[in-house]
Amino acid sequence: MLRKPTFSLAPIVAALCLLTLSACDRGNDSASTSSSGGASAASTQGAGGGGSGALRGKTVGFSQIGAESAWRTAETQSIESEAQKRGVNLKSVDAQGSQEKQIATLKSFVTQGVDAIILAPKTENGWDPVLREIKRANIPVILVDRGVSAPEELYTTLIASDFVAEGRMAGEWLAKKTNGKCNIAELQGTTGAAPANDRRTGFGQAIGKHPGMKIIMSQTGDFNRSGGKQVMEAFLKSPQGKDIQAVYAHNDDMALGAIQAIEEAGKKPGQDVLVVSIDAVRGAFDAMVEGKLNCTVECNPLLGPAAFDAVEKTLAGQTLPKKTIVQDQIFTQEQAKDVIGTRKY
Ligand code: GZL
Repeated sequence: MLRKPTFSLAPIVAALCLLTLSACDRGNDSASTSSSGGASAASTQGAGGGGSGALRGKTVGFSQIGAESAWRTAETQSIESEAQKRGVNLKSVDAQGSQEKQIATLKSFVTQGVDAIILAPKTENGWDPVLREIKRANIPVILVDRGVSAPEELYTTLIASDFVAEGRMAGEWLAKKTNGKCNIAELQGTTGAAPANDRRTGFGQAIGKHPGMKIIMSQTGDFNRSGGKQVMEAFLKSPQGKDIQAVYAHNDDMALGAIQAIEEAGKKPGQDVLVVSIDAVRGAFDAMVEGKLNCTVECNPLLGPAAFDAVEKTLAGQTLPKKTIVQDQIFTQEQAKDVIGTRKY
């Protein structure tokens, strides 16, 4: 007689607990993730530190974009400290913002015969040839924090936030704060970078529902503080400068530069001109406590545990989902004082 298929709720309950833990528990320091396609959270909250030891002695090449922001520095620190915890021989190379240098570094990793590569790609385009070369050498590539336009078969997985969602959260917050009526100056991230493209898209989706919300000026500040300050100074000096009611910065470093420019122009950031940005780095919380920044959407940079979990699984022959989404949340000025003490970056 055929046994009736039993249906256990246990795995679902376990997954939900894991998801709840990762969403609420801000105490731990690594990013919590969920695999695309609705699978349960592959949270590395607490579980990521150290791994199984299987990577001890392995050589992993890490190509980092640069050190343009506090976020980037926190990401580098997370990857390097996790490598140390797991006994990995990490070859960490900073490209000082040059895609050409990243490509040269990746080629050198192939020559050196590393076991795996972790890549934070500066821009979306231009990676196909070198990724094909790496694939021919049969070396797995784990993309962290930014995606590429190359075919999916050229990399193992992408571990990143949903930048469109981040932009949408920022736009929805501003729409609510201003009752759907606001002239906005936008500080875009690095030209061609996935977070810049997608945060613009998401923000546009949110404000597009409100005819009274307009981006009246927009320019790249290249994700760094000086860029944000210089562009904001030019915006404020322009004929429409007096009409700016809010700044939307694609990251906190540019927002902090814009705050300086607003103050130097004799205006009160956070009051005369609202400021909303993305990353939720420590400097943003300090600015929110001072009342100069109104809201920041988190984009967790502590990707080390998730990245090395992916390296370990792929070297063990496991198939990974093509995208692992890092969970984000929004923080406002009202919460800043209570939350700032728990922040890990
Ligand atoms: C996001 C990351 C972005 C940050 C910036 O994953 O690529 O680059 O938002 C950083 O701070 O410069």
